[in-house]
Amino acid sequence: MLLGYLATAPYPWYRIVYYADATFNARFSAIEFTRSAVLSSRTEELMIGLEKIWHNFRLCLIGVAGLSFAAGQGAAETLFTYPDFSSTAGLTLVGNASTASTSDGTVLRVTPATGGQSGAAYSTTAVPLGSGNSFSTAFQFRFTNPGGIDPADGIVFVIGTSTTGLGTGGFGIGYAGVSGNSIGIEFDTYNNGGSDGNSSNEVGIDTNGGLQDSNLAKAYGVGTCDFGGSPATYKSAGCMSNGNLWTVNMSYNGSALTVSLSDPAEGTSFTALNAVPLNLASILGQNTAFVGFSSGTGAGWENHDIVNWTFSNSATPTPTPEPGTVVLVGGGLLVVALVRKRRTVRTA
Ligand SMILES: [Ca+2]
Ligand SMILES: [Ca+2]
Repeated sequence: MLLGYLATAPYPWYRIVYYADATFNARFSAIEFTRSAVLSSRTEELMIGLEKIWHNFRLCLIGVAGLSFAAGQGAAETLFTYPDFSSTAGLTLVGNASTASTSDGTVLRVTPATGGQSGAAYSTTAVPLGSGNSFSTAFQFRFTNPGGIDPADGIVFVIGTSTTGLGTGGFGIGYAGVSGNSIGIEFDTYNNGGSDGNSSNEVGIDTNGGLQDSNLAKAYGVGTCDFGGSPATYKSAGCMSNGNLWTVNMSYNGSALTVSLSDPAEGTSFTALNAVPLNLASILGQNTAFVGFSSGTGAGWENHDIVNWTFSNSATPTPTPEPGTVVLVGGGLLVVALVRKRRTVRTA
């Protein structure tokens, strides 16, 4: 934003313009030259000299702003985004995982809707996590075409040290028995009894290939999502197997994990894990990890499709360039352009 004009007198052929962004963080000044007065040739020479000095100074400012922006990006960045999975470059698919063409586009089908499957997909290289192993991620899933005894068994979002960790299918959700150190955030759609909180619709934290189901939460408080009932309960709002396009947002700041889900049929998001204390650096023992999904089916099944996915190594997703920075660079370019234009007009 333009804050105003400062010093002009006693030299009316220039003015210092003072800019700032909306939060007054990126203030800077610019010199604008005015040529309304009839100028002497000596003043004209002086102005040209000043314009050159200012032009070079502005280029330096723009350079500094660019470097500052780049440095900020280095501290926290989106490491990858898959708007769909028409390309799986950068991913390693394991077991029964594949891609599939659906009404959502090409999706990552971690396991297909048939019995006894186990699949996973991980980043091919270990990704650098942020400070304290912080990260954030967002993805959308859609579980379709359930069959067998009930919709089953769900997916697990995995952050681990194993390149291609694949566990057992069925109730193992492709995560049980994964080697190495890891955490798994499970989205479990089949009730295997007490360890699942007697729920077929629960979110929980698993560690190092074990199904601890810690901090278990029933999505939207809905505990039963199966073939029972008329209509079948799995079709209800809040059931992860209901075939809707669900959105998951996950954020870890180095000490606490927050996971929220959103079913469009519910209209609001549901916070399943709210700042749950977690020491990911201690669990992993390293600051890099292979990240991805596992899934399984057993006597029940469904398509477990990941529709899109983005991953960042900061607790909050990568910000878009700050408006102030854009104003700073844009304003500098504008000043340079104006100076050049005026010079062009004068020499034409
Ligand atoms: Ca289960
Ligand atoms: Ca479970």
